[in-house]
Formats: sequence, structure tokens, C-alpha cells
Amino acid sequence: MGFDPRKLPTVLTSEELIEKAFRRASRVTGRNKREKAINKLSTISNVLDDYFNRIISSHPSYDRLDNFYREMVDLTVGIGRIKKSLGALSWANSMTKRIITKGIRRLKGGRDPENVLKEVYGRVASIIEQIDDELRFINESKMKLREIPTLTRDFTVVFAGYPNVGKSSIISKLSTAEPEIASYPFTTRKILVGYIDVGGSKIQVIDTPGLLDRPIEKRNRIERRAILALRYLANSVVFVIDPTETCGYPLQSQISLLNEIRENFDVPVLEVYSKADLHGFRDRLAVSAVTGEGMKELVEVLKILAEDKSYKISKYGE
Ligand SMILES: Nc1nc2c(ncn2[C@@H]2O[C@H](COP(=O)(O)OP(=O)(O)OP(=O)(O)O)[C@@H](O)[C@H]2O)c(=O)[nH]1
Ligand SMILES: [Mg+2]
Repeated sequence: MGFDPRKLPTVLTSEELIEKAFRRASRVTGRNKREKAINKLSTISNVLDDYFNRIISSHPSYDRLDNFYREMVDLTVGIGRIKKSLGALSWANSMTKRIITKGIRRLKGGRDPENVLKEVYGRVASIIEQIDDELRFINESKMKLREIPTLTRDFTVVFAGYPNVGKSSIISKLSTAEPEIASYPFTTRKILVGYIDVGGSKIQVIDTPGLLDRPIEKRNRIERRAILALRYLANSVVFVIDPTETCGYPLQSQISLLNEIRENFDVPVLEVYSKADLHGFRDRLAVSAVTGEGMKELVEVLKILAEDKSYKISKYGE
């Protein structure tokens, strides 16, 4: 199951939600004080019930998402945490319903409408205030989850390598992606997607944050995004090596990372030298984002890989 975080609704704060429900109730009328009070309470109950249900049902069942999305959500906001917040909304919904049902029963039983209203309003507001943190968390999650890209099922090439070696520069030259490029490591912090048009079909190109050669448990959150892209999305990998070491990392460490990637991911790995305008190494395909050298050849190789239908063993579901 895929998931488009951009479709998640904005979530009100507790104050805004109380405002919304009480404002709607303030417009309600009735034939007498008692009936009016009953109508007000039913309105509050309906507004809250609709609201809570809309937020809860807009979220997918996170455990059933495809691997890539599920792990990205977990890395980005924590699945346990978001489930806890959505659970708090359900709790608030049933609590406010119960308070309102009781209030209506008391009104029908002849209690003073003004007193009942005052008490129920107070208790409902207090319940909603108690979930303020959760409402805010769900709203912040929505913003953070927007960073997870929407993917297609086209043949997918993941660019990987040490930080600052020129991955984003190459990708910006050959695909529709518009990554940020800068002369310091960890410029790319999120997974970015672009496409190469290859005569009728598309190749999906994924830019990833740079990786250091170290065990997975030592990797930071930024690097882990790259690992998830490699693990779940790559039909093929382009491993970018900067032999000039102007990236700030020795060639030896880059090769060691390359070997680790070859060992851990069972897809074709294409090795490419970047910054060809700065060096004479030609024992691998050498490309330059500055002069354009090698770019055409790189796309040709990607096309051949994409045409090899064996990749069709799908990496992620519909
Ligand atoms: N001379 C030259 N410089 C390049 C070339 N490609 C990239 N650079 C420079 O190398 C630096 C890093 O480029 P990026 O494309 O941001 O590298 P990256 O691998 O995406 O880096 P991270 O996102 O930090 O992992 C920038 O200063 C680029 O201008 C190239 O072909 N030739
Ligand atoms: Mg980059």
C-alpha cells in the first residue's frame, strides 16, 4: 500500500477546535431554553465526532504500508508515536460523547439548562485541552511526512556514495530532479526523485544523502534514508566515486563503502567517477557535471539496465 502524505488534513490546536465546536453551538436555536440546550450539546458532539473521525481516517494503517513508506514514516515521526496520538483522539472522542450524552439525559430529566451547559462545556473543553500535545504532534507529523517522496513504479536507479562526491550534480544534469548542490557534505538530507525520459518510458532516479563507511547502527537519520532507498527502491545502483578526494574523503574509504553496498544489496551496481574535468582516471566510466563528459554514456547504460525486464520483481507494492 502506498500513501500520499500531502493529502493529510491540517489539524487544529485544542484551542481552535474548542472554538470551532462552541461557535457552531452558539448558532443553534430551539423552541425553549431546554430544547435549545439539548440542540447545542448535540451540535458539539457532532462537530467533534466528525472532526476526530476525519483526522483519524485520513491516516493510513501504518503497519500495513509498503516497506519503504512504513520505514520512512517510522524514521521521520515514529509509527508508535503517531499511533499513540491518533489513539488519544479516539479517546477524546469517546469521552466527550459520554459527557454530552449524560448532559442531555440530565437536561431531559429537568435539570437547569444553564447549569448543565456550563458544566458540560467546561468538561468537554478540559478533555480537548488534554490532547493538545497530540493534536500538535499530528499536525507537525503531517509537515514532516511531506518530505517523503511520491514514487512511481518505473525502473528505479538509486545514486549513492560518500557525501560531497557530486551525486546531486550528476542527477540535476540528467534528470528532472532539482536537488540542492553545495561544496559541503550532507547537503542532500532527504530522498529526492527525478525522471529521465527515455523514448516513451521513464527511469526514476533517486538522489540520496551521502553515506559514510560505517555500520548501520552508527548511521544517523539522514544516512538511514539513503539505506532505505537502497534497500526498498533500487532496481539498480549508481555508485559515485570522487577520485580527486576534493569531497574530503579518501578514495580508500569510498571503495570500502562500495564493497559494502555490493555485499548488502542484490542489484546491479554501476561504478562511476565524478568530477571528470578534474582528473584523468578512466578505468571506470567518468562523468563531469561541469563539462558534460560521460553523461550520455551514463544514460545509455541506465537505459540498457531498464530494458532488462528481470528487474520487474517489484520492490514495493501497488
Ligand atoms: N569540478 C567539478 N566539481 C563538481 C562536479 N560535480 C560536483 N562538483 C562539486 O562538488 C561539490 C558537491 O556536489 P554535490 O552534487 O552537492 O555532491 P553530493 O554528492 O550530492 O553531496 P551530498 O548531498 O552532501 O552527499 C559541489 O561543490 C559541486 O559543485 C564536477 O563534475 N566537476
Ligand atoms: Mg547531494
